[in-house]
Amino acid sequence: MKNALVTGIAGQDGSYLAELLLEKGYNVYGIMRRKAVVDYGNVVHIKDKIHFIYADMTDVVSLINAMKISQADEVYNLAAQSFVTTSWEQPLATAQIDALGVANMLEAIRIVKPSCRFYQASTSEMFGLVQEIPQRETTPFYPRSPYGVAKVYGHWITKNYRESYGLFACSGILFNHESERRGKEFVTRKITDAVARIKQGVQDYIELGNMDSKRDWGHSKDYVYAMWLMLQQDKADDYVIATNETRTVREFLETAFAKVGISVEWTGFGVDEVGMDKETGKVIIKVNKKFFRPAEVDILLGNPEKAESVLGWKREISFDELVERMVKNDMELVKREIAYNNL
Ligand code: NAP
Ligand code: G4F
Repeated sequence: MKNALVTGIAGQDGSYLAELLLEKGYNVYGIMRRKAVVDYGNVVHIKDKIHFIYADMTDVVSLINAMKISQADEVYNLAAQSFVTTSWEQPLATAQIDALGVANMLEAIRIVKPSCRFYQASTSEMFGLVQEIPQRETTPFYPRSPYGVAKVYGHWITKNYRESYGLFACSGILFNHESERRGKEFVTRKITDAVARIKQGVQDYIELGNMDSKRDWGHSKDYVYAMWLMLQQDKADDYVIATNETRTVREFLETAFAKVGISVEWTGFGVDEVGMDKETGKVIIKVNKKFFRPAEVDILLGNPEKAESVLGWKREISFDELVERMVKNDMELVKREIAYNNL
């Protein structure tokens, strides 16, 4: 039975990965930060099957302890301050966690159990102001946020420990992946939650920032499988994981509203643009400047050819199914919330 240690286990990806590792018969250890109120986040349904270790990416001692306790054969480093907007508000905390935190984890592995395999959660945000379309493993990085900059360090320190110490260390350059468990601050979940509320009459409209930026969106469940595959290979390497399809935030919005039978009609320009319910004429989408970013990543489109040919990875969940699942889930959650409030 192999031991796996997952940092960020209660986050979106951590929860799907924990389910996958349990299915595969691993002993699963998960790192969580101490909180005033205990919160198992997205792993509450499987909490009794996970060995939790309280640690923090910024505290190398706690990570050394986590390695000693878990004797991990595989470490999946998913912990991060993962919201791009927050990285402008907390650039140093983001760097401590997302950049130096990776070095801390690698050091803990090197000191305690160098035979342990390591996965680093790199990101398409590193491509930022894209130098090539579509982006692949060889595309130069040009990050556009403190988050992206910190992740570039995490990516290179992973490569460096592979080359310096011979660690089996891989980076997955994952493009945006969403799910029913996505945090509500991210645009996709913000939209599907609002669609459910607007449809059920408990919210009038949604306010968004740049609706013309393009993202390559997949489902988290497919993407964590790629992480696992990377650590099962004979040779450590880095891989792009993406769908090779890109869509605007506007297209995501239209698709999500269509799932509940609302078609959107657009009128106006720039910050005065609004989206209306075609049938009722009600304004359901507005633009708010506060959701624009100091620097934007306009287009992300990933080429996953290497992962497909070397790892045999293929995404299973289409864009339409992703939106369908998220809207359906939020319709149900909002329905329950309304019923509870009416008790
Ligand atoms: P997420 O839902 O935000 O989960 C991040 C997890 O990291 C949370 O459980 C969080 O715990 C934990 N964490 C934050 N700071 C920590 C610290 N100092 N010490 C220990 N744990 C800490 O993110 P996700 O969407 O699952 O993404 C997983 C990883 O993939 C992240 O590294 C992200 O940057 C990267 N990534 C994500 C995407 C995507 O589209 N989802 C794409 C590319 C790369 P708390 O609850 O305590 O904050
Ligand atoms: O959903 P987002 O906040 O995701 P973003 O910035 O692409 O970052 C996510 O994907 C990265 C991979 O590329 C991960 F590394 C990262 O951890 C995270 O998971 O924003 C997507 C797009 C942006 O262009 C943003 O400007 O949506 C645009 N947007 C427009 N209105 C909005 C909003 N984003 C948010 N969060 N909220 C809005 O109201």
